[in-house]
Amino acid sequence: LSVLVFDSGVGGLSIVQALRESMPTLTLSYLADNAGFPYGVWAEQDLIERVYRVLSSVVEQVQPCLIVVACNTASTVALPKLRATLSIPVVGVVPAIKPAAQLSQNKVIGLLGTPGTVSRHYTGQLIAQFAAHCQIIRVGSVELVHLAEQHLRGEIIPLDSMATILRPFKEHSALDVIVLACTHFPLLRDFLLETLPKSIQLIDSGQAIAARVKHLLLHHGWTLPEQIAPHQTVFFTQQTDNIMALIPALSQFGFNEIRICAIPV
Ligand code: DGN
Repeated sequence: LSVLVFDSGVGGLSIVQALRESMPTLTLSYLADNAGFPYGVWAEQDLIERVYRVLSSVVEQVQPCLIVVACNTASTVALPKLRATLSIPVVGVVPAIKPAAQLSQNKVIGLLGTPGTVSRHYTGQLIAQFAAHCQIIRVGSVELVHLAEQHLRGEIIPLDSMATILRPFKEHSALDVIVLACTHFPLLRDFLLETLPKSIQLIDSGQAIAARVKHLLLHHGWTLPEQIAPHQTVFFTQQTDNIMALIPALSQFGFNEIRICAIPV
């Protein structure tokens, strides 16, 4: 009984962290489509096909009981197709607009995601539904995704380039909540807090996703093991030098085995 967590890169590890905090003995597999990385720049239809192809191939090997698409960029386009074609529950991660609108005192919210996510029709619908009374400042950044990847490889993060990316938020002094609408960004939480004014709170989807997964597991009568399984595997879709550098971070998130499941773009 395992849950497969999926992202283009290491961003989904922020969701893994929330899942492990909530269900420490849950067996997790992780799939990083590093051959397709970064998803933030893919055209919608190509991305839907890519996500379907990559997921169905690994699902066949892992036979998970549930999938978490731990990527806002993929979830905001590919969930309908995945749910229609895969025979197990698929949980998506989408921007936490609703809780942000409730939390914001001044009703001025920052939306920080990939260029794909912040401009997506799906995100616009979430805003219209839950935050129509709020002013939304959108920042789409692929560079910040790369910075999160570098950080997990143990590289130094240049704080000045982070400050440049976040500048549009600082121009709105009433802004009091930022939605981390990309699963990579909670991995940079400490750096973001350091760079942003102290009055700003950050909100992400991790805990809500863990609660949803727990609910679905119980609902389907799946019980958690008493002890943590010895092997927890990460699948990559391409062999690269970066994988070696990621091993310490992967083990921090509870993964101790790496497999390459080559799926060329
Ligand atoms: N982690 C992904 C997200 O939540 O949107 C983005 C990763 C990427 O490939 N840009």
